[in-house]
Amino acid sequence: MELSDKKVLVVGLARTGIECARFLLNQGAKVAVSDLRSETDLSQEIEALKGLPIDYLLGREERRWLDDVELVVPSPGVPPFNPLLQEACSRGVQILSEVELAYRFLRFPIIAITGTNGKSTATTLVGLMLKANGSRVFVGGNIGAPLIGFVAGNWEWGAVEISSFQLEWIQEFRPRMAVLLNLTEDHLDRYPDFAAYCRTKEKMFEHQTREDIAILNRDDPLVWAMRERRRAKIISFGFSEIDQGVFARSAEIVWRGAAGEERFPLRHVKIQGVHNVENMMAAIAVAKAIGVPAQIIQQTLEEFPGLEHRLEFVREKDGVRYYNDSKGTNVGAVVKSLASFSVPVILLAGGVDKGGDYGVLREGVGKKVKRLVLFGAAKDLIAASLGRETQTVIVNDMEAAVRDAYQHARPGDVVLLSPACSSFDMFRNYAERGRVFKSLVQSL
Ligand code: UMA
Repeated sequence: MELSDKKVLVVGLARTGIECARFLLNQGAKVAVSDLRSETDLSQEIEALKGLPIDYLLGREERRWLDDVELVVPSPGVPPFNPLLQEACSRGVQILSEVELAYRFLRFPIIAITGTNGKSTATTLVGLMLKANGSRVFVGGNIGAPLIGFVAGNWEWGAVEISSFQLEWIQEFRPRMAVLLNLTEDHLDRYPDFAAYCRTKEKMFEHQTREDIAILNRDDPLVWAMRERRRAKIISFGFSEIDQGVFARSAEIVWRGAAGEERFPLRHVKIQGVHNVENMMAAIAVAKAIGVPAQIIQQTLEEFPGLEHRLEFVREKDGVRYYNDSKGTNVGAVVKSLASFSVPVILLAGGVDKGGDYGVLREGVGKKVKRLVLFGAAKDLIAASLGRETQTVIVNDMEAAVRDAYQHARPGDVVLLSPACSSFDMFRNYAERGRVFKSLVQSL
């Protein structure tokens, strides 16, 4: 792809916008960057690009900014119904997502991992396994480090977390291996319906050929149905025994190939829960397809402490265990997090509604949650859906939520922040929300 002297508009100036602007300038493009936020709000981002010849278009969005533009690169957080993107479409201006742009310049294969939940854990595990095996591998993508920032590196593999947003404007993106972990409702504030969200996720496999590998979850009916439509070689994982593929049985994961099987006992593995068994199965499927020896896989599984903000153990106080699951930003994630506990849970939830059906949580909340503490913009919506299942209270903020949980918890209980919502009404992002929760818990 030739970018020299091409006029490119990057829409959105955060992590993706910064990396894209740098990359495009290195390729000789003429770069403009737009953002709805003001110059004052963006002072840090502008500082990060200081001295570079960039035209900043800030504080609003105007269609005339597309005059002479030959390529538009939207950040993942910019929805397809954004007026600039709509205008670019109607003018026939090329729009490429950041991962597509990166793909055009990649000189090494990537393992793309998506799914509604678990993608960060699975991607991290894959990266650790390959690294432990001596490969030059990076971990990037939706996990927080845009793929485009790695393109110039001397890598053997990229372990890349991919979101549905990043797949919206792809054209040729073709990962050597593509993993789909699961599909449950998420981002329904962006897509017209769940089917549209699932179709976007499936795009990840669209350009794969017989030489590529698609790794699918056999236990998720929507994911498993995709095997009929794929050209790539399918490897599957799931909880039922299978002739070839990956499966789990009492306290071990088994990889079975044509020539035999390898077993991965879970006794000394630190990460807990059924969903993490799925994540580990997916990572094992990738590692075995690449030829990582069993002993290295086992050691990586046992050493992995889990990710911050993902069912992260914070502390025990007066016999009560506190967990930070701030990355549980959709109902499906909270279902899985609740399933990880067998003791009474005080659940802290709320934030910005993403259009998912909280009713999916009724069974888990009815069985496990002794008190539901709600805050944020979606509090009334959640209370209307789940309030009858358990004792429910509404509070003003995270501080009040933690205080309430502390007052009502008894020894043996778990206090779990797993919000089922995004964080943008009260925090910069889920990471800030998680850190605030942890510091409140530490100060109890
Ligand atoms: N903006 C506009 N116009 C709009 C909308 C937004 O100008 O119409 C501007 C905003 O003012 C802001 C910028 O665009 O300045 C935001 O862009 P962004 O949200 O894409 O921010 P990045 O920092 O580039 O983060 C993105 C991903 N964000 C989203 O998908 C929302 C990050 O995933 C990802 O880590 C990062 O790229 C690197 O790849 C976050 C996420 O929430 C973690 N992902 C979703 C998820 O995991 O569920 C998909």
